[in-house]
Amino acid sequence: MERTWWKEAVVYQVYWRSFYDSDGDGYGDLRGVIEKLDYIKKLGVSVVWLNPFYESPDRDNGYDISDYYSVMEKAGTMEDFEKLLHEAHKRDLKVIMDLVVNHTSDQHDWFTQSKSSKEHPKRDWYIWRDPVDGKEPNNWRSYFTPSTWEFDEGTGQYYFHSFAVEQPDLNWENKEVREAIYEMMRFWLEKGIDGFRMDVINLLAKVDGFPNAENPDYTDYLANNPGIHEYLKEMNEKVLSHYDVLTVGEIPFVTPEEGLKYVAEDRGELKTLFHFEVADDMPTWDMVRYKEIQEKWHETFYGKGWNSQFLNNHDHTRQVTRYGNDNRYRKESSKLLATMIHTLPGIPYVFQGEEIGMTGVRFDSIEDYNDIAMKNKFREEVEKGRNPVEVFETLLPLSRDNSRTPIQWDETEQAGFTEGEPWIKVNPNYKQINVKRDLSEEDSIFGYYQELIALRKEHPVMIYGDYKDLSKGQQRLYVYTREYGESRWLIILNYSDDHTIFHTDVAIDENRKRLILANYRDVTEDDVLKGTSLRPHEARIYEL
Ligand code: TEU
Repeated sequence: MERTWWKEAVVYQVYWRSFYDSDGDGYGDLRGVIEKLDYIKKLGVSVVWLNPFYESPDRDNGYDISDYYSVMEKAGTMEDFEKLLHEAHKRDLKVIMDLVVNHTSDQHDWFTQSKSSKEHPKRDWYIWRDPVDGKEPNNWRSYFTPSTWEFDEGTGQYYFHSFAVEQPDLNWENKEVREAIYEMMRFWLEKGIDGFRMDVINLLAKVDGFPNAENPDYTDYLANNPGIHEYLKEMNEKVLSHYDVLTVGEIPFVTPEEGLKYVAEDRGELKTLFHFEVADDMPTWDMVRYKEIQEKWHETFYGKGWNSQFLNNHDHTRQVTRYGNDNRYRKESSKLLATMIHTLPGIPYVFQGEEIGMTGVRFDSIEDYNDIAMKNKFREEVEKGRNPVEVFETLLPLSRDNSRTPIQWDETEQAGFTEGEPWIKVNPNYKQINVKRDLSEEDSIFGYYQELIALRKEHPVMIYGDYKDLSKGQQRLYVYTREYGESRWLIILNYSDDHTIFHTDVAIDENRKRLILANYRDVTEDDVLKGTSLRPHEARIYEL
């Protein structure tokens, strides 16, 4: 297996609008990111992923792009971006951008032209179909609305959208569309960026003829359709292969076998992917299932393609709230989850705020929320006649705004995020949980992340090591080894609010084992491992 910089990367995700506001308009911005680059660097990560900052009416927080060549005013200017890139590179941090090319905004010039008449040369840049029996062309559901089709009175046809009505899908079958996207990608790559996180990149190809779905609520028909691999090969050949970049595809609805097709080293498509067997399919923690997922992906990928590890991002509720214990054991649990993500095979991603154990949020009313997915769903359900309070309650745990509240820098007003009114409310727990406070504590979560990330630079076993689960079927204990050359690591996690006795069939030479890291500070080399009682959310790494 070839060793490369991007396999060894740790990626820090910056949701810039909630990161740091440098000008008091209530939105985080690129200058704010520049001001905090030393903070990011201090953590030890090597790559920064910036969520979209292109020109956008911002219906879906930048994922509805109206101009791929300019920077949204809220984020700053092109000069700000160039400076950010320069400052990041100066600190030896790489920068990857979000690439959103499955759809544009309905305010993009391309769409305005496409919509203007059936004869317009850009008509075919989007997906237009005649009504069928006076209705939508098929029964598909979009991610954010009851139908993928929106009627245009002006031309009497429907256009296709996988997400919101304001996000029409591009027609990738059209060669001019593909060339326009490739040109845009080169524009950013020539500025010196180090890669892309590719938004729902496996949705580009659509099913021929748009047949009705048997179960329209399970929207897998939107993804992995014939033609997708040809597009990605072409994109790689014409653009990506000319640069030394990290490309991570957002790839929902794939098994390991399907996933490998996108990233296998001999296929010339992408470098790595986010699959969603956890984030989309595991609403609450299921340890046994999680282990099965890890094993299956490792067996399919090892030596052939590169995986990614994450438990949260700007779409998915903060990990310590969704999957851990954000109450009594918030610190221990944050560190345990970090230990796991950073010692499993694949690139680890840190979502901003995770490194200080930020939690999900619970606002009082739907008015306090901004997430278009949540708001649309709320409206849809209430229009069906359901009780609004009940609908609101069911949407809370997975609302995307759980992870979109501003970074809590300190205990001052608005958590030190902005001098103005933040675009979304600050989590009321900012006085207890904030960067300043965490950094001042001896057992800081940030400090633990630093140690974990630093280890990766010295120990290739964390990156290239084979993986073996020693605890299949167990709900509380997760015990596994990583092995690379002479080096053999044992990772022990007590995923539980209770004490658990550690046991394993594996031979451990108690005198030779070496403690690498533990999230309870009183653990020493000499502690006998077998039969030890692990405390709630205890995590340990040993070299055997
Ligand atoms: O997300 C795709 C998406 O719909 C996710 O919310 C979903 O939960 C999952 O992760 C994939 O099945 C991307 C962006 O991350 C999101 O913010 C955008 O709203 C969306 O695409 C549309 O561009």
